Amino acid sequence: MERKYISEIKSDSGKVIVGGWVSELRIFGGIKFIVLRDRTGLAQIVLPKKEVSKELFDLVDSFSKESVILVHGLVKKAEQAMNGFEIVPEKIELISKAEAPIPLDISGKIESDLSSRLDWRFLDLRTLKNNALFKIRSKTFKAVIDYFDSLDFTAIQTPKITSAGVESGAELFEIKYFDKKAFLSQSPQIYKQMMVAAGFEKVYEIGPIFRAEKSHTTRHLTEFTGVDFEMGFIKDESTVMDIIEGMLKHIISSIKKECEKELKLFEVELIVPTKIPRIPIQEIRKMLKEKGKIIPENDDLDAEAEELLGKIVKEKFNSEFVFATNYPFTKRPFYHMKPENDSNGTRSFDLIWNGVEIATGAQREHRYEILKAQGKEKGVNLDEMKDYAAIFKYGCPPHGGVGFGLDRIVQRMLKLENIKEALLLPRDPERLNP
Ligand code: AMO
Repeated sequence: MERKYISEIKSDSGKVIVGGWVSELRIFGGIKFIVLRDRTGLAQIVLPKKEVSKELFDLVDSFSKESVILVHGLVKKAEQAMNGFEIVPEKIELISKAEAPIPLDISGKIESDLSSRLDWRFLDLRTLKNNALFKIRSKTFKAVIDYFDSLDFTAIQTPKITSAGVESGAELFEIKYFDKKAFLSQSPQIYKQMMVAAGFEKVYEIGPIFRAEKSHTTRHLTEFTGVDFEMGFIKDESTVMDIIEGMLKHIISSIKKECEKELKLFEVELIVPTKIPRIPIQEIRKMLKEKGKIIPENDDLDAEAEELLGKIVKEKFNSEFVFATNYPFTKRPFYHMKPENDSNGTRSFDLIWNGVEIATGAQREHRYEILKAQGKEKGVNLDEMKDYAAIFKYGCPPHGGVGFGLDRIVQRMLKLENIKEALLLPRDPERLNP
């Protein structure tokens, strides 16, 4: 007989084998209960003294919480039990005994702080809620792939050991590379543009991103999963925003369809976006000012402003998302294209979901001389970035793209307080373990 998952069992399943972890153990004089947990749910194992062998009845006393057991038993209808059935065992195999006490309470009875949970993450991940969270993350990952695949984008994997980046140098982690200096990749920016110039035209990458930022916020990590895409022959940045809109619609509708049961554990209602408002940042500053939040001309939106903006667009446009467009050149990297008649602006945008930035994108400057001049304005010498500069010298179409944080997508989708809950083993300025 093969082991069955708890979710596959019905009250008339007859004889079954189930296996998993001992979630609860209740021992009374004449009856003993085990709540067994596997990746699909919980089931009650009941041992009435009169119905099981003495040997088996006594064996249960040696079990501890979180031990792994295999139960061979008979399913019985039981209205009062959690799934409408319980299992009376004929045999139980103790596969792996857990030491007691367990260093982290995962019963949900005692609330553990996030730091302890992360210290004992493999135990923390055993909860059904975390199981659901990572199923949703896994399905999100798949939805991204399905979406880009359906549009005939090519999946790329670019180097994570690099000689330099094009974003801010302050964010680079330096590593020793034999007798040279190297850096962990802070963005696939150079390479995704390179692959457009290589003739792939439409590329995407889901991969690790490293940022040496000493930020202690609920939305920053030093290592996260980036979802990047880049495409050639665009009309302007609006082509990129159109693709993003389609991606979000696809992700959210897939999760709603495929993770209905899992979503219930998070008490969130996912709304598939229709048309996401695209509002110039200058307009947004005015909207914020009307609500008493002043953002000076050349400043970025801070966390408070993003949150307030989230509320404003919800109220005004009934949208959880908003594209903040046309950022000033002073606030953007040198490679963002400037609009024809606005030398202070850029063809760029940020995407904000329920008050938090989840993506940054733009049309890139593909005309070498203009790019070089823009670099100069920002103190970037393109001649010193030979590999990047070369992309634009031998035939490069107009192009644009965006970078998302997958962890932020999951955080916003499930309304998680801290981004660290959205990935398995987070890294921050202090945390390097487990
Ligand atoms: P940017 O630096 O804005 O843009 O990063 C893109 C997106 O990545 C996520 N993100 C982070 N997530 C967690 N922790 C962090 N420390 C962190 N930093 C960034 C955010 C952010 O919106 N090359 C450009 C993208 C492009 O133009 O295509 C870039 O990297 O969700």
